[in-house]
Amino acid sequence: MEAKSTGLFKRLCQGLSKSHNALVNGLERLFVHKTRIDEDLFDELEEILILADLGVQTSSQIVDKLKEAIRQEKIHEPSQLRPILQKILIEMLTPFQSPLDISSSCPFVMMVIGVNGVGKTTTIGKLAARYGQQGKKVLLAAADTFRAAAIEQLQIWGERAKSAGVIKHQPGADPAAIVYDAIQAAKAREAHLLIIDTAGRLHNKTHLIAELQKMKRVISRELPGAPHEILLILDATTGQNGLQQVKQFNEAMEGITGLALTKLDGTAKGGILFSIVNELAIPVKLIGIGEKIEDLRNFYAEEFVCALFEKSEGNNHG
Ligand SMILES: Nc1nc2c(ncn2[C@@H]2O[C@H](COP(=O)(O)OP(=O)(O)OP(=O)(O)O)[C@@H](O)[C@H]2O)c(=O)[nH]1
Ligand SMILES: [Mg+2]
Repeated sequence: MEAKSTGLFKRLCQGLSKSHNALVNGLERLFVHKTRIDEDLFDELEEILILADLGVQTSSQIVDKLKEAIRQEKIHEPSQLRPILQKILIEMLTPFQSPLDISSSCPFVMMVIGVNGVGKTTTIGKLAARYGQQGKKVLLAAADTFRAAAIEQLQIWGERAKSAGVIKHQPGADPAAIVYDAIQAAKAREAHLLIIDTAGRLHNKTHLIAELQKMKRVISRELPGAPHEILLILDATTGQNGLQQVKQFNEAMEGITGLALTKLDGTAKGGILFSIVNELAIPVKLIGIGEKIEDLRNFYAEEFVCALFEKSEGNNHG
């Protein structure tokens, strides 16, 4: 498995290459060109972190932690700072590393929520394929009856995932009714996993949140203990605005269990992850680094930070 895991790691590095350029290229220049560790260096470091979308608050905390580590470990050379910073970043993310695990219940019921176009349906499709490949019986519920073509999109993913069945009604139908049917089907067919696709919607529209809550009530009533997972999807390309999005969803929709951060491959704003975790303390389950099935990964803090710091082919052009 060594070769394969190396290949997977390389792919992760490629996926994070734009964020690498935004964050690490600047850091390397700083650590190489500075001759002394002084306030100037700390100011420049903070600026680089902020520009890489880590946010003002989190960036300033990272600099404080670095200062503390320099004191404790008696560091004198800027060239010694890189591994220390890397360690601080890993430590920041590790408590929130929470890889998806569906083994606690059968059926395991997962609601997937988030605003328009963040990658909900794609993420569901990838998950259906992942668990289908593992021999699990997967059911998908097309509870996004709002957007035209959403039902077909889910069905295409269901077919691609082979073993996944799709529970659907007509466009415009009550999502709560689909969810009801889906729970009955999951029980009757002894599915391992039921994933519920929901409409992309504005998080500040209270009636839309109310609809999600209604779905959740139906799920809990029909299957006590469910939903076992409410996964919030966030598009990494939204950068610091995403923080606000997560905050509003988290306040409005009780019981969010974790986050999937998608489209990291298309953006230099991957630093947002540090901000979300540090400022909102939300567990991170999954990251999306491309459109292929294998581009949806469980999130591991150390792997993520190492990949971010690693130079990959094509990511060293600043
Ligand atoms: N590059 C890249 N594209 C992604 C990733 N995840 C999703 N996408 C793309 O993002 C677009 C929107 O994805 P959808 O899954 O339809 O998003 P959605 O949240 O279901 O959207 P609505 O149903 O309209 O709310 C699609 O073109 C996906 O291929 C990713 O990790 N990387
Ligand atoms: Mg969708």
